[in-house]
Amino acid sequence: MPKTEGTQTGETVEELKLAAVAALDSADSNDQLEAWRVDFMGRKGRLTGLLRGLGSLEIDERKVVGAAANRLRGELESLFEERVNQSKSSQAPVGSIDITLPGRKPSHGGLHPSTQMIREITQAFNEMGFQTIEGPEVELEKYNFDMLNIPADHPARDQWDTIWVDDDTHNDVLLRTHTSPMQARTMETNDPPIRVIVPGKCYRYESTDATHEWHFNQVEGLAVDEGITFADLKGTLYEFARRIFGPSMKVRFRCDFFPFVEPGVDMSIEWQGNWLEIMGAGMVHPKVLENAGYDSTKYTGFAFGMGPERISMLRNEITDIRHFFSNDLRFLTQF
Ligand code: FA5
Repeated sequence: MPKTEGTQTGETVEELKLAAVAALDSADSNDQLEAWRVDFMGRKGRLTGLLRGLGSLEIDERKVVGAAANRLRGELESLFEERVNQSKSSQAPVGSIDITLPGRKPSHGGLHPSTQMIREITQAFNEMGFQTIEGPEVELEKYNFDMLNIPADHPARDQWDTIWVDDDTHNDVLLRTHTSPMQARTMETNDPPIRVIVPGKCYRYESTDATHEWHFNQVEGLAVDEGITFADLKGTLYEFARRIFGPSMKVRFRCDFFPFVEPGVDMSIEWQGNWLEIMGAGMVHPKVLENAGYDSTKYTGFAFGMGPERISMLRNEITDIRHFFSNDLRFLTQF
């Protein structure tokens, strides 16, 4: 830049440039940047003063100084803009989070509808004095069938055919068909009184339809003590239905057969004008008590097993049980 002098402010273009660049360098806040802009570039600023003073110069000198002053104005404007942008970007992103973006609701997971129903059912029984326990899904034939009074040649085995575990050393390991094996396991290792509730997965080798899955949950219940009667079974299950479906719910018991109870029943509730079965139940068969080493002349008990998905279907008007396990978020996020 040519050496130019003789302006109204007494400042040469070079002097003004040095002063402006140094002041801009040391401006480290938005307020200081603005003060710099007013001081150097404002209407009454030093550069404007310099330009106004051009009129007092000789024509030749005016041309040279004027051109240099206009170049300086361009330079200072771009330097200023650069500093303003630097200042903005140093305040905006912190790490990978851009704090200048508008807030968004964080997405969070939820409990599976089966889990929600299981928790509601177990809580109802917990409040009636039942303790929640769990058992193995890969089970021995002994507990799934034999101890429950279902010998190898019993037709009930066909009804509960399942997936057997292929193993060189064992031919008696299977995916349990129901949660009832936990009746035998609990009695084998505990003395009465017993009051347990057992949620868990079951597996059956069967074709699926709107109300049948090949894997599903059950919730088993077992109470054993001296003097337990069928009235205790009915009273407990009435109370359960009242808690889950409301006080005006109508309940029906009908005779049913399960080899491990005597007498056996199924329990239905009235739902939109129809009776719908939600569980099997009955008084624990004396043989099952004896298989576990209990004196069946002293102790009696009741047991029941229900399907939480079926209950959730009723409560939530779900028309197909297969939705529960198809992992479709459009279904799952409705709960
Ligand atoms: C049993 O599994 C007996 N263990 C229940 C029992 C326990 C009876 C204790 C007496 C004493 P059942 O096969 O009916 O019975 O099944 C019980 C419940 O599991 C049914 O009422 C239903 O709610 C559910 N369930 C059965 N099969 C399926 C299936 N394929 N898909 C979905 N839920 C099922």
